[in-house]
Amino acid sequence: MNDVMPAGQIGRSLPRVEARAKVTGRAEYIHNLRLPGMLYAKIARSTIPHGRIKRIDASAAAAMPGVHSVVTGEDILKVIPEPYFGPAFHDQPILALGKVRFAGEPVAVVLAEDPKIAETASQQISIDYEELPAVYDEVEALTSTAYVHEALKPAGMFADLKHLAGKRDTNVALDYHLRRGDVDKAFAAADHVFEHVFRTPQQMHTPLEPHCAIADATSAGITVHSSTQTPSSVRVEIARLTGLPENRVRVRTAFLGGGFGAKVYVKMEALAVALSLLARRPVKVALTMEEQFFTISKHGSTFRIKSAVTKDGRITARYCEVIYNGGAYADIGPRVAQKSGFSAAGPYDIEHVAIDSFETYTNRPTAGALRGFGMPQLVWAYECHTDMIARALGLDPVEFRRKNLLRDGLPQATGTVLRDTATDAVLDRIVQRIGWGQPFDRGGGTIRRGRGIAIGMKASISPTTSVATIAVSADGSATLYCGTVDMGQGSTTALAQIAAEALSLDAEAVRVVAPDTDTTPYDMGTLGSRSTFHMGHAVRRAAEEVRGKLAAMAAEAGVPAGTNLPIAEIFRRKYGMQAGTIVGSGSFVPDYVPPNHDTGLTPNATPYWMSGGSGVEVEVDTETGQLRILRLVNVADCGTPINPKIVETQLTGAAVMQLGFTLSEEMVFTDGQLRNPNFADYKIPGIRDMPERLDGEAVASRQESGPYGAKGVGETGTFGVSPAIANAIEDAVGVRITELPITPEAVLRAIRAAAGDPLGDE
Ligand code: MCN
Repeated sequence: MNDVMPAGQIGRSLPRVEARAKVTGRAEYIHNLRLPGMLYAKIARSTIPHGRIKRIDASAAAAMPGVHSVVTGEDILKVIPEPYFGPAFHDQPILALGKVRFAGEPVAVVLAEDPKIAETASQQISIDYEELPAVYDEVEALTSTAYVHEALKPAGMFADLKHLAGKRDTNVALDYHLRRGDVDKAFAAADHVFEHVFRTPQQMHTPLEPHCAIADATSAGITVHSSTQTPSSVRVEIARLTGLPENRVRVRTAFLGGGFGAKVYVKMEALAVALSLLARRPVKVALTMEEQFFTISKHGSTFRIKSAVTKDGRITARYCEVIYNGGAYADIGPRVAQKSGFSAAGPYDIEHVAIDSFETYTNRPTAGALRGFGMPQLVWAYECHTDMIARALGLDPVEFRRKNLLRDGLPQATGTVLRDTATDAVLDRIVQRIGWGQPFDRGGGTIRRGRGIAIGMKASISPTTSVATIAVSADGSATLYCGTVDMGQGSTTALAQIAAEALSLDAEAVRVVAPDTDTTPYDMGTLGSRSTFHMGHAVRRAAEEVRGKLAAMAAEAGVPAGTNLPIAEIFRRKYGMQAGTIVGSGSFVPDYVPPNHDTGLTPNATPYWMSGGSGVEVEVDTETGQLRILRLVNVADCGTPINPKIVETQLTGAAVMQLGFTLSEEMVFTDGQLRNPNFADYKIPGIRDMPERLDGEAVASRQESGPYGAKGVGETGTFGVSPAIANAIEDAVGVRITELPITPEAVLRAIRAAAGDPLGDE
């Protein structure tokens, strides 16, 4: 439309549009927001993992100067009669009601003018409990008679969970089963059968900005300012809880200091709303870093994997039993068990597959979505297993993978055929970059070096909806309204690029409005690496509608077809001055066929698959078990990179995050009590833990079904890191670690055990 066409906006490493605001400290975060008359909330938490609440004595706290009030679960009932929330199950009370289900669960709240007074007073609340038997381990939860919930309460949002309603005497929140071919027969006929068990611990998201929600309930409606990844979904849930229509609930957010899945669906918002309804004042619920440990976490898991393999190294059958530790409330865990469950057999072409995937309730803090949505736990297991088989059969691990790889055009275990999935290119590129098969310095004496690789593949999310609106002003500048939350991943920049490309503008001429349900249309949420693909489509469609309307306006103003006028000139011709607005909107809902309930099979499980993998070189000190990561290369297929620089940093950023989950991070419990809810004892990677060389790279690929050929990349960088490191350790020192984290102690124990000289426990 413009006479001077700007250079292509796709594939441009535009610096992030918010970079200046962030480095100058001007970027808005909800944590910094204060409203007039606002009260601060501080939560008193359960000290026991499972029990009945007998008595709450808040008199001392309530009597403290500066305390506005003390609120318990019973008080919440006055303003929200059914105070249970959750995206998959309505099982989580806003404050504990009658029972507590994990140590750290919110039981009461002090409201005060000053956050320090609220905190001091919250420590004066005394709560008496009658303890109940508890269950902590996911495997035990399958058979334990210590039930975390009396009955299952599916939310109704997901049609395929409805049949679970009211199911009693179980800790299984969801079981998903896949049956393809005849696994038993294939195992009976196998040349070799391999079976291994892998475990991962419960871990934490650790966004540097903890959860924060400020609610302001007035007679006109409710406004919630929240550091959420899912403003639209929070609005739907707050409307349901309060009985208000959606248009009386406004949820807005700003930049997020990281999210990583911790801030999806309702977290602190329902509590803030209930407190504001009770106090009739704005209320801020801002968690500390430590409180995040009791809010949401990553599933611990146990994965038993068994494969039938022919003499020449073809995998003919695989059985996967995956048990996720969901903690006390379901959150989105049932979706993790199902969506990741169907990918549990890995990126391999296997004729006979059986998968049993379970989401269990336990008396631990709740687990939900964390970057990869269950996939890192699965890839950890299946890629260690893959290497172990290759070694046992004397095959090169890369050749073994190539022989069995699920290539484009073949059906995945669900029956869904792969389209534009470049897993083979990912593997080839890792091999190249790490120099697989070439000689390298293997060290000597007590310092040994080894190399390892691993690859994984994840389905994108479906069913799901994204809507975007673009308004073009009379000067030709454009404003994009969409609910995608930029939590650090760079979506604001990439979506501006997509809008600009479709409008033939420079990305700099597009402003992206922060998500606010009063102005930005519905989007399911910023999760599952869905924004570039799903929201990208909606944005492109909105821009195309704008272009159509501009063309019509030009025609109306008598401009001959084919004339290339600047947008501002079209407005002037139509209105005679700089006036008017054109609005276009677009939406996107991918095709989807739900899996068959009995077989788990479907011809269309996902709109696309994303692959990612890692190559590493490690150095092991056999005297201390200390590890150094000399090299880590993360490779993924993301279709067309919209912003290549951001893609690269997504891959290196994810590598560092997964490095922590691999080497040090673990929530350590004794009898349901978390022993390390602080960053002195729960170790996330610091600058000295960085690999000496760290690279991220996207392979050349194109997702034909994506906007400008693009698909997601936010999670793929987490897939290969843990198993590649374990595989490299085996390559270096010949021992196999099957449980995360791989601490120096774990490595040393394995080395000493293998040498027949186990470490004592003194
Ligand atoms: N991108 C691109 N071209 C592509 C694909 C992606 O330029 N073909 C860029 C875009 O800037 C895009 C980003 O990479 O915003 C990630 O894209 P995508 O995979 O579409 O994921 P989302 O934008 O939906 O972001 C969510 C994803 C998830 S699910 C988690 S968890 C996660 C992640 O991204 N959390 C993050 N990356 C994170 N990065 C930071 N810094 N902080 C988090 O909390």
